[in-house]
Amino acid sequence: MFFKKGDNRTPPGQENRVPPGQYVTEKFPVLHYGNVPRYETLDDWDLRVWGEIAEPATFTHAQLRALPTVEVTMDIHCVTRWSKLDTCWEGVRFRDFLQHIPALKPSAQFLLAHAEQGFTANIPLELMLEDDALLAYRYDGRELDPEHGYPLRLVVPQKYFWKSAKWLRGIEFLAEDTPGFWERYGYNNNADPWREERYAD
Ligand SMILES: Nc1nc2c(c(=O)[nH]1)N[C@H]1C(S)=C(S)[C@@H](COP(=O)(O)O)O[C@H]1N2
Ligand SMILES: [Mo]
Repeated sequence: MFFKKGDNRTPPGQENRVPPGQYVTEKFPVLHYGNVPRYETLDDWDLRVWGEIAEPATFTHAQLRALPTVEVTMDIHCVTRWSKLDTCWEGVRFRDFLQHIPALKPSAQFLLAHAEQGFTANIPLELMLEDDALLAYRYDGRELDPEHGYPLRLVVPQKYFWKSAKWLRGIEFLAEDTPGFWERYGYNNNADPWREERYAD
């Protein structure tokens, strides 16, 4: 990494972790459309997978929590311009999760995350195979707060945070890309914070 003389941006190793047009916050803002789902019990909760896989499958909460977990620290970037560094998430690595569901068909190239209340987000499958793409259920050593997606959310830090669907209930594997909730409302389909892909052209 090279720094130009007279470049007084601070501090190296931090400043280049903040994508263009973003500022760092210590807070953890809450952002979503609609209401925060409240669960009295998780007895009726499930996570469904379907689409371009050998057959559909369903996980109960207990089954999901029995899967091997990882803890990953990463930076997250919201399109509303806040970035939060070194956020610590625990859950099932998405790539590992694929080992526990019916085989993906070769045609599976995208996924559409389905959350409570009809919220959706589309993500290329390739990106979900990275080390930092998680089905997360703990943040900073504690169960997710309801506001942040309890009992399960996606965390896909390489895209703007709107792709990280909270209150996740289903994953649909697709051959063709299809816009999710915010993507249909004018946000950029690709959503790469490093290229400032905030809005559709
Ligand atoms: N189910 C659901 N998930 C969602 C959203 C939403 O409206 N519904 N909003 C997204 C947006 S725009 C952002 S920036 C992040 C915010 O996550 P946070 O509230 O934990 O910071 O959640 C994402 N996940
Ligand atoms: Mo957002």
